[in-house]
Amino acid sequence: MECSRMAVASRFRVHATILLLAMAGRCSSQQMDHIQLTLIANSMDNISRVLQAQTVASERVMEKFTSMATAQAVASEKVAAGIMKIFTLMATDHLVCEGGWRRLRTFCYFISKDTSTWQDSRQKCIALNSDLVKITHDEEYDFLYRLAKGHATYIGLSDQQQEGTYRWVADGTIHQSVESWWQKGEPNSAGSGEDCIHFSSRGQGLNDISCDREFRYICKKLAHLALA
Ligand code: MFB
Ligand code: CA
Repeated sequence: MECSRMAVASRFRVHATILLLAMAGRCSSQQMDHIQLTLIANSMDNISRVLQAQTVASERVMEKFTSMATAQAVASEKVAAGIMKIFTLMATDHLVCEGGWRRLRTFCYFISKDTSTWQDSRQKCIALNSDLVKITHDEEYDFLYRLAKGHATYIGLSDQQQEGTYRWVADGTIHQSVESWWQKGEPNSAGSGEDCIHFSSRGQGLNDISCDREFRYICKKLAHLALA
């Protein structure tokens, strides 16, 4: 508003000057041109000031809109996460495993009583529509550690493909070492080379061993919703 008031006032002053000079008959056509140009320049100056003010105002509106859109997106994400959590909690109550398998959250685990080499253990898991277990977090490790205790038990981890790079056989991902999971000083690839990982029988955590040793094994697969 301030800008337009100033524009009107300055236009008025210039018009008044023209009138006075014309009345005094002292105005040459050159002077008149100069005055007209000054008037045009003045108006253009005022127009650009108004445009600048409008630009600033529209930028402020855009900023406000962007921050509102961001807040809306964050709120929607939170709502979606909350719904998923509720769904998972509800569904978890109705998740089951077949006989002889143990459930932790959304997965079922089979801890064998029979023993076989690492490769044969994996084939047996695949025959049960599962794979040798991939351990993804401490709670899962602790759960399996307790179930395996007292027996050397294979898990689905080895560096057979590339010495020193431990991959989960279920999905080929690399194991980012969790020191607390391993027996002290392991993996050490002792003797003529040890590439397959098992829970040690002495309950001291994970150890690498020769893959043709015959141990128990743990298979893992998704739990399913109870039908009834
Ligand atoms: C070692 C271990 C190796 C064998 C050997 C009997 O640990 O690293 O894999 O289990 O014991 C001391
Ligand atoms: Ca070892």
